[in-house]
Amino acid sequence: MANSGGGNKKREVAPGQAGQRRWFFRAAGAGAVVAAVWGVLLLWPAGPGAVPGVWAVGPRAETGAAAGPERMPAGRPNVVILYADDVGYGDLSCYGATKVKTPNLDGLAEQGLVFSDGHCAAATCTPSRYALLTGQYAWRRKGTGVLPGDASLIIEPGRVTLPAVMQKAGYRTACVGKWHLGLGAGGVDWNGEIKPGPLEVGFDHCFIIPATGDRVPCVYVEDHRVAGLDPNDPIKVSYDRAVGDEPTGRDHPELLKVKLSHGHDNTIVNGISRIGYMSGGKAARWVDEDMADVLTRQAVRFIEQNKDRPFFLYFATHDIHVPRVPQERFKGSSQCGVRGDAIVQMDWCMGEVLGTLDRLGLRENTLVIFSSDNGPVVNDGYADGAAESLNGHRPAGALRGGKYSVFEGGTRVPLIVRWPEHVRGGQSGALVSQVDFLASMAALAGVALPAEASPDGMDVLRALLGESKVGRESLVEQGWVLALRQGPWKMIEAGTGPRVMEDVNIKTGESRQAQLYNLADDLGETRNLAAERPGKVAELAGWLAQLRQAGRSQPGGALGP
Ligand SMILES: [Ca+2]
Repeated sequence: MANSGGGNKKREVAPGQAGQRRWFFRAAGAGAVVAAVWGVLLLWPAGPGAVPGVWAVGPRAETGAAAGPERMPAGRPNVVILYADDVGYGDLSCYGATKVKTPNLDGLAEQGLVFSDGHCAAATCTPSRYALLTGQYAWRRKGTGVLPGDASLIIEPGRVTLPAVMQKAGYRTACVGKWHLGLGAGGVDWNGEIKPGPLEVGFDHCFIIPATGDRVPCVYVEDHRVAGLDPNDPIKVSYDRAVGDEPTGRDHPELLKVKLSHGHDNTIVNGISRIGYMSGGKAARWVDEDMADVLTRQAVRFIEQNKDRPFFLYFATHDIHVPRVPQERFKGSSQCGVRGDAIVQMDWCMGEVLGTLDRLGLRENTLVIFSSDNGPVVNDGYADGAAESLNGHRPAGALRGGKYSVFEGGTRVPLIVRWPEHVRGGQSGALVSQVDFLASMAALAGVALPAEASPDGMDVLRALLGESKVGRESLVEQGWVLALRQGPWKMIEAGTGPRVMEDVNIKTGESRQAQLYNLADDLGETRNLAAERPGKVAELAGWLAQLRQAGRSQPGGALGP
């Protein structure tokens, strides 16, 4: 497809055009920022996964100084990704919510750039996070669906990831919060060294929830170990059969402080029954009500410890995923029930991190990106009263669908970017995706990527910084089925699943026939134009088939013309 002028250099192209090598321009041209801010282009060294013959040879520092972290000029921005869980397009007051107030994120929005067409890569946690960290659409890889808590790591060590890019640029990197990308290789010994994990894919430090708040094991993992584990009380975990003799939600619902609506009926931990069984590790178990405080403290500590050097923080809150049990001080803080209270708590977490940047004088030189891993869900397995307490709050705003859905509510999420020294504040309608973060941050940090890196993510740095109103021309959205966006058009491929997920009351966007919507005048996806525009449907369906077959949607390859 044709490029439009004035946008970013790397665009989604049909496979037949994939031979166009734009990596040189992607690396050198992204920036103004690379040249002006860094003045150097780091080279990805030979190593596992490297493709011979495509090493980047980009512009060097004018000084001739060797490219290397220790020789990088001062003034490069820290990068902080603030990542919320299940927060929808309408869940923040800066995105129109009125029944819940998010003053900290509203402040971020006032100082930064607010996107109206920013997307996570998929409508559920694991594939979305996989794509963010790897620059690859998760639907290309089997085994990247929502993972159980004992799954193996789904990102191969040695692969070019977002944190590895930042590491390469000399940043100290950390992952704090929800992981949900698997740990270990073929089974995890929760009582021993837990690896490979975040530290094997580019993070220098991690303090994580292994999977989700509603899945066992209900313990934090710090670097390679369960934090606070008593070796005399070893942990056992199973997703197949009961372990230990602790009660389950299925057999003892009277013991639950949060009742069930569906699933989540295995081992009870902290009065809440989970998906999966666990025993042992009692001293190490988290207290759900304290989780926001614990994780935020870890994020703040990392910033404090690295305030004098460039750092990259991926802070992925548990909020507002289920189980929603906010700390006592947030109860009743919204006008839309416990889900709204969890939003206020999430906003507080973000405020603590932002306040830390201010306190340490780091605000001006820190690029902050806030977003969410998928769209909203109200009843997601616990009868916590969220559905009954909405009080007119619309979690997805004007969008149709939510978490799990291929409608816009599934992947169009809040996206706010702030970097006071460089980002022009305001609004942006540019189409961008989290799958683009890797390539964009590589451009920011002056790291040239090897050919195999970021097969689906493009450098949209200029759009993220507000220097261009144009992001992508096209994007694949992932629910249970796929959709292809192109300009105002959206084609949802035919599916075989249900139109509505009854247990969570969400429209999946699926239909037995392909659908076509024009989002320019039908953001809510209410008028299916497929019958009127069969040619457009066929064009987009054919293109999506090509993208599937090609194995990548971005032109990988050597630098240079
Ligand atoms: Ca999620």
